[in-house]
Amino acid sequence: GHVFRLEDYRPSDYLILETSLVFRLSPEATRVTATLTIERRDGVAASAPLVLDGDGLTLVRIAIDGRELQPAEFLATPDQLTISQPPSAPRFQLLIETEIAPAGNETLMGLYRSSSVYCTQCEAEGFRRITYFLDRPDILSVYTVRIEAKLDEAPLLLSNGNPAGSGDLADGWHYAVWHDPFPKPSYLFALVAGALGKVADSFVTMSGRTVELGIFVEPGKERLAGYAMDALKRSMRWDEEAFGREYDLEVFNIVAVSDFNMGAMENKGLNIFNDKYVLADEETATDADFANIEAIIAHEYFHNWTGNRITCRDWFQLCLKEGLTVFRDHEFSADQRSRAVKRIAEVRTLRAHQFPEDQGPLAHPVRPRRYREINNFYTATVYEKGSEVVRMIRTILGTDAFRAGMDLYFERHDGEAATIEDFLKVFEDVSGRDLSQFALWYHQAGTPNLTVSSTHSPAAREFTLEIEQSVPPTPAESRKRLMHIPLAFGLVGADGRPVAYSGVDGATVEDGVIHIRKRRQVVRFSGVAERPAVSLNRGFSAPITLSVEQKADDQFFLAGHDSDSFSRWQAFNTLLTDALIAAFRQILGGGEPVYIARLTELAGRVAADEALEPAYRALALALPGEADIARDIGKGIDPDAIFSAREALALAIAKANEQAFSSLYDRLADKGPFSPDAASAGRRSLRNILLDYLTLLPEGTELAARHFRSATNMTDRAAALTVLAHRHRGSPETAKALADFEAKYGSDALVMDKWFQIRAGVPGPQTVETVRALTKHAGFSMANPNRVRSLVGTFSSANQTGFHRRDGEGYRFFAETVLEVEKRNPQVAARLATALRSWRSLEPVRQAKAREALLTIASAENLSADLRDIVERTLA
Ligand code: DPP
Ligand code: ZN
Repeated sequence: GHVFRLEDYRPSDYLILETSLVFRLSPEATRVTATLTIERRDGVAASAPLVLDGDGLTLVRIAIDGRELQPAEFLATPDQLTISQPPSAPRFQLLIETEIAPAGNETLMGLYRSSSVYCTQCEAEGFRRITYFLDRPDILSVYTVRIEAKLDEAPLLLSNGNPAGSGDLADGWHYAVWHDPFPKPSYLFALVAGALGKVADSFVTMSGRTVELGIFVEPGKERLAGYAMDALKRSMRWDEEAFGREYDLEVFNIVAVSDFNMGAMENKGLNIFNDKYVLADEETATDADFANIEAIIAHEYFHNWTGNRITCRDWFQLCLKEGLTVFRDHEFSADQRSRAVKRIAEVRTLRAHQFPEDQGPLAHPVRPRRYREINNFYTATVYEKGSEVVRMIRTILGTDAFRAGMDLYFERHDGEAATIEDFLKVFEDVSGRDLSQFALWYHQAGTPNLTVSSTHSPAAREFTLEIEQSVPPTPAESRKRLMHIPLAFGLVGADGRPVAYSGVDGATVEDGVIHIRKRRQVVRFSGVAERPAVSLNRGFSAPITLSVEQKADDQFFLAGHDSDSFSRWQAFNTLLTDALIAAFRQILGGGEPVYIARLTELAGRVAADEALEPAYRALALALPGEADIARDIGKGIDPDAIFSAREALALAIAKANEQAFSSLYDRLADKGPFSPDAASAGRRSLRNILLDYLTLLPEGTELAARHFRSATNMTDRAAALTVLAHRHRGSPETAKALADFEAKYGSDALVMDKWFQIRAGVPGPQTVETVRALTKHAGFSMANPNRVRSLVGTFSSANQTGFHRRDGEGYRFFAETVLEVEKRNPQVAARLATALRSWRSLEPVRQAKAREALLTIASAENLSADLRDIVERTLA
């Protein structure tokens, strides 16, 4: 396929100043009439052809300035419309009528139907499935949209911007007009038409304007949209307070649909959401669902400024809007909930999703330089690492200069399609700093590693850190340049207090941050009488790995005393990881894993430490996941050995702390009415992790079954069902709980997704057969992304022992299924296929089987660009 390169960017010859669209909606044959005001860019020759993008389009007619074009005057293929001799006047009107079939559109890109609702998804290149257009983000146009539909089929007609008229038409049809005064790229276009229920509210902005808010859901589900509405209003307020950003239209609408490729989409004034991230109550949603809804509502809302008012020049700049907006939603959640807990959760997510990407064949820079299929670059690197890069800018500049830089960004680039260079420049301008070395975070792939060792000389009263940086090679980038890494640190004394030092040289140390810029840096702290423990990368100031020569004593000390809550969690987590890796090796060597009492006792102390928030204690007690352990081991992975090591540690911790865990479990039981707030959710998460441990002990099955029966909310119910299904497979209690759950929620697709997920996650070689059988379940559908992700996605990306079954059956099922999904939805199939990105780190037998599965996919006929790109890069 064609390779797009950053260096090939050039502005288009023509602009589209105004876009007027008329939709006459019908499932099989929707007519779209586009009237485009086109302007030749200054300095472009009048002879320059006008070439518009299309994707599977059927042209009905075409006219310029009111004159129908003759066949010889244009060339229309499904994928392109070329007018080789446009008018010589610098400005003209082009009318294009196309016919499209939303009903048969299973790609869920462009205009499609979800249930019986018409809806759109245009990012990145879906608009070209609606009409011929300059479908690129640097073409900003003012849109007026008229929608015509049968009143009984689609009483509700929505598009971007403000309402601008509506009325009845002949034969039971009606229409509505929407006008969006803010010029926008085509990927932000949206249309929704159908019968939907509405939740209405309003918001008064900082300057006193009233904005009408609407959340539209399947009729009858209005009651489930209350939390999303509350999150929306809190997001609007927060963006005013934290960034001075006010909403700019008269209305803001959100629509929830059940067939959606992504989480949600930030279309101007009309966000479209996967209903999983809107609908919630205690009966059907877990605390994690509530937190996700809050974060995603905020994320899409925040895009109104970072993405919509200032958009991207081209798709290489995707991180300009995504990394920045993720950073903003992280800060929002940190302010709404617990900052310490949020940071740990973010880092766990980054390590689980971005690190393996950065360390495998799909590694790419936060701002990629080339792509074949842009859909495959909505990645953890662009989003999550992109956010970390913005966070580092704030660490380097400080909070005030960072905010000044953001203000300048909004002021300087409002209404523009910008680049990463523009973004970095505002921070250079407000701070006077040179960020050219720092910019490598955007340009260079791979996770940097710092090797750190320390020495202390009591005689010289000097403490020395020796730090060496390396950036591993990644595909197409074998040689790396040295990075600027802001490493927050602390020297911790025996009493747990910070150790004072009288001087430091050898490196720039500023406000508790060492600025690493060279390959090898030596930092000498003078006036240090006693050897301190070093706390490194506090708050996870840089997205790196650390190899530290650290005594276990120091690690235990920091796990109990580090004043930085992230680093304290990290110290404990490192102890757990080290113990698990040692146990893995013992098991491979034919031995039994042994865990020291000091570690299991520490787990007990963390659980009981009332000075720590329950949510924090829950995160500390959650053992590193099997995939996390595999990533840290790096190669020769045998998932069965990792599983055994992890189960053995969980059992050792449970045995060592049975009494304490049990009484804490009892004390944490929910009292009073349900609340989704962070503190209540934290108590539930601690109690549910204690349940997880306690059910490893005798009578665990009965305890889990009791927890399931007495649950008064989905968080507890799903936690108990998970424990039963994953730990007590085959027990009558488990069979009964699974059946009860299905009987109760069988008709609620989003809740059944949890049931599919739990069943797909059951460890062990038998699960591939279960999952295969469940693809025939009445509630499952290969056409719905949520169902596919719950069942097949969970199995392939979250079930290490099931998916990586030694005989390769998991991979065979995976290859078949990816190809089956691909026939309908290439984008979802390509995402699914990334589950094998770390195949080279497997032990040789599994590695060979995994490769066979990838080759099966690669050799299938008529492979989509999406899937071909992923499998070819994975195999390369
Ligand atoms: N809708 C997706 C997001 O908000 C892509 N822009 O990240
Ligand atoms: Zn986004």
